[in-house]
Order: sequence, then structure tokens, then C-alpha cells
Amino acid sequence: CKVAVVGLGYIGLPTAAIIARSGCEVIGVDTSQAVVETINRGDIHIEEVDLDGLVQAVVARGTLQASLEMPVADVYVIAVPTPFEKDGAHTPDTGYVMAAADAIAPVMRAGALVIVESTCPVGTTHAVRDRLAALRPDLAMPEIASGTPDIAIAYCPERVLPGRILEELVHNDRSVGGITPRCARKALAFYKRFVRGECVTTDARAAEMTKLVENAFRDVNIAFANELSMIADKQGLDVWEVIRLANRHPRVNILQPGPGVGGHCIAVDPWFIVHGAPEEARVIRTAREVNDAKMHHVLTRAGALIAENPGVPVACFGLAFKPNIDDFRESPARFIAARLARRFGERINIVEPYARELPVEFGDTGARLIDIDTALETCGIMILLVDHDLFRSIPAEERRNAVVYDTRGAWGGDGDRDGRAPLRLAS
Ligand code: SAJ
Repeated sequence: CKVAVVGLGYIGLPTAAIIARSGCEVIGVDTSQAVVETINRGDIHIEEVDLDGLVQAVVARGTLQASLEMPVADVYVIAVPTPFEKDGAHTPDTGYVMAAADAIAPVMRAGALVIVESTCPVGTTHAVRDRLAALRPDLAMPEIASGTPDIAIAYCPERVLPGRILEELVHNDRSVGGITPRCARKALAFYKRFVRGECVTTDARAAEMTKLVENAFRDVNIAFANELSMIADKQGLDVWEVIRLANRHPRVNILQPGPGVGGHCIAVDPWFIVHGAPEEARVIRTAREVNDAKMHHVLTRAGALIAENPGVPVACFGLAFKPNIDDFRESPARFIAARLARRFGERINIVEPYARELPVEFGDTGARLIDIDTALETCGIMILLVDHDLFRSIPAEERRNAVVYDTRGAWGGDGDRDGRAPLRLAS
């Protein structure tokens, strides 16, 4: 079985490596020459637990190769990004998916299976089918041609958690959505090669919506927690205590407030639903707005705290978009810290054990990257933005002389009322 994985990013590369490990011959296709060269050396260009060893092994064994050219293959897996268009209206941009279809069309042969894995608005897989049909009128496409189609097309989203990708790629259940039941069965047989979780067949549109719904569900639940934190703040309540107590109810499970929602999926995918049904998707849209508003709320609160304590050095703990990972893209913590650095300059110190240097936007601000010990010794204001385990384990004793703003509720006891009381001013 020869497989082409199109797009060698956070999903495509681990997927290509896992498929290669299962014994298929895999060609990873990417438009970046640097990415292709890196992988063909057995190296990786992204950070993910254990991915380096796996890629090195399958490249050395010759089962994974990267290429700029689309090969002839039995299976094509499309794992390219689906960002927003630059219209400021959160319109999904499926241009990379369509470009992948354009590249596959000239080389695909009868019997091929084309799978879309990228997160997509409902209807995209059918649009890919239509594009392939237009470019290859000589091949029979599912639902278009009468008789047995030459090409099978399916939508099979991933649902892996960054930091646990290799494990979850294999063990999570998967939705396998075919344009027709026959397409779904063909895709199912492919996933059975390397997935240990249950693979459930459905149609392509249901599978597209399922992916969006999963992330919108989480976004709405986080928005509930973030809204509670702002209500509790106004009413002088400890939101963490209220959530802890409410979660003792057997059917209540409130998530954790934080400085907003980051990452590449949860803050993006709900907009794909809103775009498809703007009148109906009211809770989903509002949740997005609440989570974005929380980021600005934290920025305002942190800014006021720093301004009220002139001259006191500040430590911002964390830049990552969530705890215990080194992924700083689409991160509310990074956004907040960078804005504070721009406003307060060299008073701002960043503590981020997962970073070797500060991201570019800190460039000329005067802010510095310092280690935990230096922060604890020298900073009178501590703003916790990411609850890395390394930060959680700092004992209260070591923070006792600082004004603390804990946006994650990780430093229980002091400063866990979403910022305001009970803060203690630096002596
Ligand atoms: N967050 C909170 N409070 C919480 C939980 C999360 O503020 O109680 C924040 C995090 O700090 C982070 C953001 O939400 O900024 C997202 O983090 P996450 O851990 O919820 O999710 P991701 O973006 O790492 O991965 C999600 C997962 N989706 C779901 O859990 C429904 C993952 O399974 C998907 O595969 C992934 O999106 C994706 O690729 O779509």
C-alpha cells in the first residue's frame, strides 16, 4: 500500500510516521523545501513528544520519505491547514485543501482513495470530490457517475491532543465519513491498519460537523468557566472555590477559567459552524466572544496592577497556549505578556522554561527571559498565565512577598480570586 500524506505539519507528520510504522510505504508531500529536506535527514521541524525518534526510525528504514512532488499512490491523506480568510469575518479558507486536490488530480489512478483530515466546514469533502471530478472527467466519482466509482473519497478528522499526538493517533476512536457507504468502508479498512481505537463509519458531512462540534463543545464549556470567573470577580467571590464545590454535584463538571482560549483548533473551529449557520449558532458565537473577552479582561487587570505598583519588577509566568507544552502559537498568555512588555518595557520579565528565547514581538520592548529562581528572588509582581507543573509546584512561601495575579487558580490560597483580592503588595 502506497500512501501520500499531503501537508507535513502538526497532524500530517505524526500521521505519516505512524502509517509508515504500520508497514505502508509513505511519501510525505509538502510545499516547503526546508521541511522536506529536514524530514529526509531524519529530523523534524515541529515539537511533539517522541516524534523525533519515530521519524528518524521510519526515514532510516526507508518507509517514510518527504517530497515536493505528488506521487502516484493508493491512498492520499490531506492534512493541510484551514485558516481564516483575511476578511476579518472568520470566513474559513479551504484554499489549501483545494490546492491539495489540484495536485492529486493529475496523478491519481482508478482505485485510489482520497481522504480529507483537515478540519473543514461542512460540504468541503463534496467540494473536493467536485474539483477532482472537474479535473479528471475520465474517472468515475462517487455519487456523480453511475456504476462503480473509480475513486473513493472520505472525511476522517483527527482528534489528537498536542503533547499526546502519537498515542492518541493510535488509541482514539475515529469518525470515518464516506461520500458513500462504499467510500466509508474503503477508508475504514485503511484506518484499521494503524488505529487501535474504534472506527465508526458515517457520511462525510456528518463527520465534518462532528469535528467542529467537538471543539465547539469544549469552547462553550470553557466560556462558561471564564464568564463565571468574571461574575465571581465582580461579586467578590472565589471562582475556584465555587467551581470546586459545584463540581461535587454528580452531574456538574465545570472546566477551569484561564486567560482565554488558545491553540489552533478550539479558538478557530467554532467559527466554521457560525459561518455555516450565523442565525442559529448563537451560543457558539457568544462563547467565542466571551473567551476572547477574557483575554482582554486579564490584560486590563494585569495592566492596572502593574501601574498601581510603580517601579516594581514584574514576572509573567508562561507563554505557552496551555500547560506543559512548548507550543507558543495562538497563545493568550503570549499575547498578554507581549502587550504588557510593549507598555511597561524592561519592568517585564518572562519566565518560560519551555522557551530558549523570547518570540519576535518582544524584540525591542526591553523585556527579558529569566528563570524561575531569579523571578522569585527579584520580582515583586507575579502574574501566572500558564499553569505548567513547574509553576504549580512553587510553594506559597516563595511567593509570599509578591503581589500575585493567578489567572489559572494554580496557586491556591493567595491571589486565586481571579486577581483582585486577596493580593498582597510587595513590601
Ligand atoms: N483551557 C482552559 N480551561 C480548561 C481547558 C482548556 O482555559 O478547562 C484552554 C487551554 O489553556 C488552551 C485552550 O483552552 O488555551 C485549548 O486547550 P485544550 O487542551 O482544550 O485543547 P487543544 O487545542 O490542545 O486540543 C483540542 C482537543 N479538542 C477537544 O478536547 C474537544 C483535541 O482533542 C483536538 O484534536 C484538537 O483541539 C484539534 O486538533 O482539533
